[in-house]
Amino acid sequence: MPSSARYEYHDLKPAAASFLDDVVTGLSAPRKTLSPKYFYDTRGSQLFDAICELPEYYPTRTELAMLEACAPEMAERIGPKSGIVEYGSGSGRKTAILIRAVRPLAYVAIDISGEQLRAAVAGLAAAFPEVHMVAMCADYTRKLPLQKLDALDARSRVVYFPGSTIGNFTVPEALAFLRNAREVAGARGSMLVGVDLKKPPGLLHAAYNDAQGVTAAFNLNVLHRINRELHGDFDLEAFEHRAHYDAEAGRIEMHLVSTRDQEVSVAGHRFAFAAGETIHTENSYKYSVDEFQALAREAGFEPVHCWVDDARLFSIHYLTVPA
Ligand code: AVJ
Repeated sequence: MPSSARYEYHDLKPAAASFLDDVVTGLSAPRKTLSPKYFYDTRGSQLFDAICELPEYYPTRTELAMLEACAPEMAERIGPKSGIVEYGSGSGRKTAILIRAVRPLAYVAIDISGEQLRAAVAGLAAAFPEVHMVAMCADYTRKLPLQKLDALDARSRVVYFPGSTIGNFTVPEALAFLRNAREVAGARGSMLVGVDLKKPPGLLHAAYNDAQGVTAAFNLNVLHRINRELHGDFDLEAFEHRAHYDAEAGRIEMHLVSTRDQEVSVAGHRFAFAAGETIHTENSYKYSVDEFQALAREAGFEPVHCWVDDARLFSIHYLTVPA
């Protein structure tokens, strides 16, 4: 790495203790759940990157093409001397396209996966040495220290949240998240958010049940992680991936299905599973443009523009904070 590739690193330690607490709480509930944020250990982040390359998984490729085409327009709307704050920077591929067009003063990446975060921000720092680069390893579903952002000296802040990760939240959670993002964006600030659109269930089903089984491996990896990090004894042969679209709720649900009656222990806690019982591991909500704009308004944003691809698979909303 060239010596010019410098960035600030802040480790806010998305605590291991809360992983254990969350697993015990989730597996003790009458309907067992695990938060999707725990998918992203090093292996999980690699598997997610592999999902993004799958022929059936349209969101990443669609959003990338939209960015390539529309980044200049986005830059126009955002204006000069901005600071970009990105939640869940992932591999940094989308970010590079945005930064190239926007030319911000500063870029702050916040991600729960420290290793991938450092790799991504190091790459961006090398590509854009004139941009003040900050990496924060943190759980962005919790409150973040905002003073660090004030020090960036940007004329306006734009919160960047691509990938339709907002779909992981239930509607009330998404509302709370957007309200917090509005605070982070601050006066004259804005938000650029990628949102997966409602579409025929067949396309959704294929995207979350790929032929190569990468999504299944991604889902099951969270059990691997529990075994490794929390001394669990999940038998990975005795759980299966399931994903289905619930049209009523407007969401894909991912589950891990126990294929037999069994007992599992995690750090000394024991959990009984009946055959067919599931752990609900992810929601992935799909929004129409109007539904999402209404939610943004409820959160105090003004939805000023929305880009949609020709096949109407994906949307990118530009929201501003009214003066
Ligand atoms: C990263 C949350 C956008 O919901 O599509 C991909 C994660 N899960 N395949 C999504 C995911 C299964 C993804 N998000």
